[in-house]
Amino acid sequence: MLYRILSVVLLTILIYSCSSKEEAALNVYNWSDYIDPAVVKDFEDKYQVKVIYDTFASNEELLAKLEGGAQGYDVIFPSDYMVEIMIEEDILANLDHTLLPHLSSIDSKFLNPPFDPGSKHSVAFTYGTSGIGYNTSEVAEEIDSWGAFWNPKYAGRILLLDDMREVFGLAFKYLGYSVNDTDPAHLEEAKQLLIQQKEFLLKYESSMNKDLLLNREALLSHFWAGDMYQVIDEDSVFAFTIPREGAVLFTDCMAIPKNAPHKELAHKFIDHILTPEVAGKVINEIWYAMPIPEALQYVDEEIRTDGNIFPPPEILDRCEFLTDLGDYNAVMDRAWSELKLK
Ligand code: N2P
Repeated sequence: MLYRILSVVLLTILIYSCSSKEEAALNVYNWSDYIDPAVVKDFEDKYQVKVIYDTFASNEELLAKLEGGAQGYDVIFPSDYMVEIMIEEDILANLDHTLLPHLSSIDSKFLNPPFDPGSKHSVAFTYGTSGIGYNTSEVAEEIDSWGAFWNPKYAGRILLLDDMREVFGLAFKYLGYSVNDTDPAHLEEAKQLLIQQKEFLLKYESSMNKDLLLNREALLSHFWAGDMYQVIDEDSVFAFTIPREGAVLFTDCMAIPKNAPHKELAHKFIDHILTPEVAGKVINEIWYAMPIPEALQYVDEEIRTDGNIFPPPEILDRCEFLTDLGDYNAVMDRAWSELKLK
């Protein structure tokens, strides 16, 4: 009898410990190549949890996933304008600032942003711009304009991001308009220009750009600065430029979906990333700027002093943040589908 009771007790403990281990998992949904794996490992060790990591390639993909009812993501990484959309759609949880002691490490310019007043639903992770990455051995001229994407010399070897706002954004900038332009005549003009560009396009792509550059299939790529610096780090024949017409400027954020199963742990993960020493490691790995001044002491000098990664005011002045276009999103969606079908 005693033996029986003992085995039931042991079994209960075993089942309990297994299920609680199952609970101790955190689901993170981020852009690819956007974290230092060692930092995730440190978090797992510190809190004795497993981090399950999944990646997406655009804000629209992230939104579609959550709108489609995806359950289970604990920490997500939307950009500024997407935070605005997600707040509007009631997808994001309220953050508990008392669980984020390192919020105070964030540069005050990045607290209380227009897309999320009071940082109620999101905190800044990184910032930066898009631009053009290119192979300097085959592209002999200095690239400083989006016009390079219309140069027949590079036909068939140009990648543009598979990203509606970024692609219309670059066309608008090239035409001298705002990246947030909502004049249908300007959208049509941009679309026609981009249709002409398709003759020279290898493809719209946001995931394989690094490989396609490194294996020489692509010569130029519309790309985000940090990702391009990861390519340059591997092969110094490449260069990156923020075109003179200006580019999209972004703040990518960390947020917790309303239906996240592990909200407290999600806060701990966000706070871990905001810790200056951890943030320094992340910056060194991903080559993107984070708005955490105290992290800079841990950042390699070549990264810290690079004006394409930490853009100075004269570059920031010609760049623009994307904002939510509201109902006009549907109009742009249609133009984007038409462009892709051409
Ligand atoms: C990271 C992609 C950065 C996205 N791989 C820019 N918003």
